[in-house]
Amino acid sequence: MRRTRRIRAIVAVSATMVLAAGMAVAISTSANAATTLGAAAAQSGRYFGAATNSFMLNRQPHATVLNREFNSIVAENEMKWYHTEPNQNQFNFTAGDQLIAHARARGMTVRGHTLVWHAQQPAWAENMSGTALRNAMINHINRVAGHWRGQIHSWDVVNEAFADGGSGARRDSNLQRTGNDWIEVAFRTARAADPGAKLCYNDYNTDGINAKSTAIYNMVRDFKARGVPIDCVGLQSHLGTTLDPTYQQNIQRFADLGVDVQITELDIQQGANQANMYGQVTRACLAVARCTGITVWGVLDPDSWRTGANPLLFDGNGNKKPAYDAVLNALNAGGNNPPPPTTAPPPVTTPPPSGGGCSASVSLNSWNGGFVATVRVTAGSSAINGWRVRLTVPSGATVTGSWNANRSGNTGAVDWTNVDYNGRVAAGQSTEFGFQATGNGSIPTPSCTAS
Ligand code: 9MR
Repeated sequence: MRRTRRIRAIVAVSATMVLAAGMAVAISTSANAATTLGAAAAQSGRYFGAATNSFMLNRQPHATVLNREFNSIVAENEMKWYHTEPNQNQFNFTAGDQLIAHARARGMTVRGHTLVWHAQQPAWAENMSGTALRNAMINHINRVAGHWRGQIHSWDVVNEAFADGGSGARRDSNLQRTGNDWIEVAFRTARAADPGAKLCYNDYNTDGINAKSTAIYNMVRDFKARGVPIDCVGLQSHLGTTLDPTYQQNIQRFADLGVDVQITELDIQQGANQANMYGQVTRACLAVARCTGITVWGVLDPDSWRTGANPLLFDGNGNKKPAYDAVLNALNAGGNNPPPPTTAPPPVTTPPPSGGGCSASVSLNSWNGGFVATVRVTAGSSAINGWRVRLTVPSGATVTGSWNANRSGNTGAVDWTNVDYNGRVAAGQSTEFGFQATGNGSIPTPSCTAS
């Protein structure tokens, strides 16, 4: 009995192998077939990425597979709050810098994960509440998104802020208790800190039309209506053994709101349906023009956070699994629905002053009751070693937090001076600082004095 079963199993396996070999031949003879996931996704202007960690970049066979197959990476853990700001106002960008350097050297794009999240906060932030936490959050976003400004394709600005189950409510957390507007403040702050990055809201158990994804849908619709800057929704897609029949429909409804959709943390329980489901997810993304890319949450099965589930595309030896073939075939078959071209926000240009000294300009990102100000300090025809900007905060407005500058007060005429790392500005070059305030109004052109 046992033996019969094993023989049957062997027959089934070899039949699959013959079939797979046949498909491989069919694909390789097709003129357009790409042979890696990244190249196959790029045929339709999409990316195919993987989560990794700096300490794995030279580990084999991970490194070979990562570098060969993917054209995007995301830090599995090393850009999270606990990692980037282990002590308040003390930043650690080493691992993230390594990941970005690795990606840029190979023409890969980088997803940023994640600026604010209720989990994996440093202990100092976990113990904070109220205004102190709100300001710490704003400062964190400014410093982290500011550090990697221009180098992150998309940021998961806020991660997992909605509760599971049918309530459609926000998840209770220290951040949520700072006020319901914490998510929009995070997005506005991120936009000011890195205007070129796409700003995403990212969550799990949103892989179909359900109460949680609908609550997020309503938030995105509201943000779009009120001009809160949001560009994309991340569907994590940590999946079991069946795919929600409304998976594609759900992607489509978000896209119809005018945001991109990204599959951000895909992994699927190993089993009879794994390869099929990987193919289904890939085809669903390709079918929606605004579904712009897929990221798998790891490269090799043994490195997955889902111990024993073997939910990825490669085994521990770096061998391609049937799930890999399913994805590659789907990408090669369905690359004719390109995402719309990205419209990058216009660059901020300030003409340098003709003489020496410096000039300052300010741009505001306002909403009802508050704003984020970005102040650009530009050196004149010679380099400066320090600067002081005098800026008048609108009457009734109060500065609640600032970054990249010291300040003399929080209302009325405020003097802002450089911090140690941004005082020296080369001739004609600029640096920026910023602040968040409650209140409304406009700010007259600030004055700048070089030192
Ligand atoms: O894969 C990550 C694992 O190594 C960490 O221990 C864990 C900590 O919470 O986070 C995992 O990644 C999560 C991601 O950041 C957000 N979505 C869920 C992912 C799996 O838990």
